[in-house]
Amino acid sequence: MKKLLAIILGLGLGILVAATASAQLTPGGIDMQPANSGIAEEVRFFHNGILLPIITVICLFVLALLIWVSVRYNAKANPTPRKFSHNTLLEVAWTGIPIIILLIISLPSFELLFKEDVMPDGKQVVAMGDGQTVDFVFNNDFPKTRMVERARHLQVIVDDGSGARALKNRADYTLDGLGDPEVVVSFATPPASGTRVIMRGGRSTQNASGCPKAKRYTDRCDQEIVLAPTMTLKVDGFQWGWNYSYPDFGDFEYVSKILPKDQTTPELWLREVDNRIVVPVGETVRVIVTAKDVIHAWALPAFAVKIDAVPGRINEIWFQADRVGVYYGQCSEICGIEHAYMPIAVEVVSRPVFEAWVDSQRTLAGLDPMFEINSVKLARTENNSAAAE
Ligand SMILES: [Cu+2]
Repeated sequence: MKKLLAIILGLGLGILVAATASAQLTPGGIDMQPANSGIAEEVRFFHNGILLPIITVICLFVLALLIWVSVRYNAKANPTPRKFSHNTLLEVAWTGIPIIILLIISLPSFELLFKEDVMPDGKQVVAMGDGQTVDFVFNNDFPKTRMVERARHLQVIVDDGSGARALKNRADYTLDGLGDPEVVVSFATPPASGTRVIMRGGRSTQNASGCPKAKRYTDRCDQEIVLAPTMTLKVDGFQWGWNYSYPDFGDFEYVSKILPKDQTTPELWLREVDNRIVVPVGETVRVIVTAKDVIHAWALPAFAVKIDAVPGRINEIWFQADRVGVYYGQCSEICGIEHAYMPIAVEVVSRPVFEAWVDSQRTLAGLDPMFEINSVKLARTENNSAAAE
């Protein structure tokens, strides 16, 4: 029995390891792409840490039952079968246990769906320590149902110039007025002069960025409050490509289409586009999605984003990229003959590079620059890429 258990465990672990060892755009890869956002991290954990082990155990259990039945109860081993047809206890168990399993799965699943669906509205208040003040006020001006009501809706971070440090409720500070229009954060010791006191409040959370890799499948990482979007990206699908626009930056827009086979590498063929989307790293991006002709779907696995683009209707989703780099997705709704030829490419860049890119696009659209950044060397390639050399 112990041996059997060891084999079952070994098999399950083997599948898990095989499933987690692949990287982005791996030929023949079977796992999800590596996560590049806290939500995607949670989606990965939900799949690899909850669903995969459960389904592995169920499959092995059913397989064992099948083998047992066919060996023990075949016509040779069991020539005179018994005649009963019901077993109340067994029938209650095989209905009840799956219900319990589904209920267990549903809890983290609903939580995750909620997080993905509700646009983050967290806000950040920054104050300066002066070596004397111990009370700092956080304005709790959220709608009633979204107000800061519990200690976990408020995070306090101090930065004395040598790096940001998250403080602990009760040990480092106490909260007064939770659920009221003003929440007072009282420090145990006054923050030193020149120390930045950062208060982040709100109900939208995701896995903290920079969650250590080793912890991803064992622990759930700390939750961080997600701040409200700093920009909106408009996505409009059509046969065959995507139209993107940036309403917060002058509403410039451009068309993004697949890069022909002879202009890209075999690995990036069907993934690379002529004009990429560019977004700033670490900021919440609101994405509103629609389509001009038929239903498409805008999907970006590294951010756990997949949303239908429906003509005459606007869908909304958000993401926050943890790391800079280029991330690929594709239309994920069978939309016609060239469905496979409308990829999505997102370039995540630092804020200064993003602003420089915005200004370059504004210039192309005949608008004046919005940001004055001359210090960033911007190497614009033919395909509209913002990546600095
Ligand atoms: Cu499509």
